[in-house]
Amino acid sequence: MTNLAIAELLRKVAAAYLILGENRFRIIAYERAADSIEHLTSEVKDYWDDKKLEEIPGVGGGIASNLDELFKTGKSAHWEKVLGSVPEAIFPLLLVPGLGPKKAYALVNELKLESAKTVIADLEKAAKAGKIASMEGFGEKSQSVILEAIATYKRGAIKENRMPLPYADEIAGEVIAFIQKSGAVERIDALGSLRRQVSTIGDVDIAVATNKPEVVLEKFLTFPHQKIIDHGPRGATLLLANGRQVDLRVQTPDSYGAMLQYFTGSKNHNIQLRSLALEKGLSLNEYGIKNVKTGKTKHYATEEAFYKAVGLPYIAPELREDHGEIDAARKAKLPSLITLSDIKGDLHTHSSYDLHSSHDLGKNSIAEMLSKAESLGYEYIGFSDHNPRLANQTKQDIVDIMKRRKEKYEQQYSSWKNREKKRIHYFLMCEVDILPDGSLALPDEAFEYVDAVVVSLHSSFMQPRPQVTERLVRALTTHPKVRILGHPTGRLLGSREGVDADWPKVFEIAKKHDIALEINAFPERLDLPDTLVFDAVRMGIKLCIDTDAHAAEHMDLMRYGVSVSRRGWAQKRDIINTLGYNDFKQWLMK
Ligand code: DGT
Ligand code: CA
Ligand code: CA
Ligand code: ZN
Repeated sequence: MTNLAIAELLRKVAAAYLILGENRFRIIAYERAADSIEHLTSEVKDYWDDKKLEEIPGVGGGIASNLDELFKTGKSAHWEKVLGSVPEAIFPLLLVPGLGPKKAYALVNELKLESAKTVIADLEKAAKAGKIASMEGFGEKSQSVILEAIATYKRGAIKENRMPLPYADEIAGEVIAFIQKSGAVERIDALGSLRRQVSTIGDVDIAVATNKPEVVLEKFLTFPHQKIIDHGPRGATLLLANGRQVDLRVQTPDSYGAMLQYFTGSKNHNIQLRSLALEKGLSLNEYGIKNVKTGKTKHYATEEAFYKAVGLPYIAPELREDHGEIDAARKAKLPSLITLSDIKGDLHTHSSYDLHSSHDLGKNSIAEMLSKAESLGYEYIGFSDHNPRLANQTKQDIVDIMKRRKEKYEQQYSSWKNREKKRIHYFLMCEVDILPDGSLALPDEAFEYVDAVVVSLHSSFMQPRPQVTERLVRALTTHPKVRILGHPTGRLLGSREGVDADWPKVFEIAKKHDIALEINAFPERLDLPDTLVFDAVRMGIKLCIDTDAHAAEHMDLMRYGVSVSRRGWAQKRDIINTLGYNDFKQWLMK
């Protein structure tokens, strides 16, 4: 059984557990194990052969013993029983974006969708016949949402299954470490979309500079894999156990610059560059640059030399998307991009402090988050816990909660500071839900107990454009302490498209009120998306790169947000959290 099939099985069990009302932690454990197995670069079966199943991250005793039975007998009696307790037709529905196990179950039950084979077509038929609108808990609106989601599913947008950046980073890291052991590597780099830091990655591309290409290739072909897709003297392609593909190319060190340039792409950037070169009588290829007249090819060891030969300064990989970068390079007008070390603070983090929140708490304490921010060299951190939930709490309850919270943070901060003798500053913020009508999920009276707020969309993502635009405008103009719009589009890569707002209009409001748009660095979000960052930068909007950390370790994800800002041509002046503490405070709390 392949890793992908095992991961899929675990996800099905988790879904069945959810429908059956099983303990939440058990469900989370199964989902974790599925994620982890999907990401493994070696076969689960190999772990089993070595009696090391429990060394797989997230695989505990219970799951391990079922896996053991699965490998021994071809099935796990327990899992079969769990899966058999729910209708089979729900599982295909889980691939339709937005349909979770509970909804799928309700639909299958009420509409009597029996066949797993035809269930998606059957559901579409039912929706078109208006049968979902009359179901309890669904209505006209969710009927049209479901129809749209089925259309998306059919277009295959979801099945395309591109990798999140950290996952591709992990694969590249393992392959690179492995190949390095060949002893024949002069230089090795991850190229393609990974080097350009695109938000999702199709396949991992790796290039090696070497004088012994056959030694490097031979080593590569012994990396644990499912299948060799392609294999020649200059490169090879492997399909790994996790279903992901790795392309390797080898080149001699004296031509490595040309290889880097070619294999980094993007394809469209390369096409533009080639036509510019042709105007100058030069023909580009992955080995070097040929003078068309003389037929002589020159070699370039570095990319800098390669670009120089075409008459251009070096262009950062994140800019190579045919977005005007070649023109800007010719006119010496390339942006001067920020780097991770320019970031002075993370303003969207969640601690484990319990304020009867509307959403998940963070995993780490206030002190742990402070220590992490300090260790990253930041000057400040913002605690943006989710607002207290509105249900079953009065306005006064919420005000009291926020008041107690402020006291708690003050105590925790001063005892941490005395203990650790550290200097980092903090801002007491709050991530406040933008309700469907654009009002904020925090009573006015409670704003007294925060320095500033991040406002975010966490519901009703399918509103029509005029409505969601109005909603955002209202949210940004409701209270002067609203300073950041969190993960503005609300997209989740691979599972949810963001809201369809009139962005130029939202940007105008943000500009007028000097509100920053967040670049959320969390790899499933990367929101604002790079293309909107590009537009926002051109309009002179301020941006704030945050991690939305729900655990101290998530604060390390900042670099992905920095990549998004670079892909959007942002410079230091565009990114508000490159400011030092005093200037930042002045902006935040004016
Ligand atoms: P991905 O893998 O879909 O995330 O995107 P890339 O950009 O990594 O694309 P990939 O892996 O197909 O190719 C890696 C780079 O190699 C690409 O960015 C440019 C270069 N390349 C590959 N095939 C071609 C081609 O047919 N023409 C040109 N000009 N460049 C190519
Ligand atoms: Ca690629
Ligand atoms: Ca490739
Ligand atoms: Zn958050």
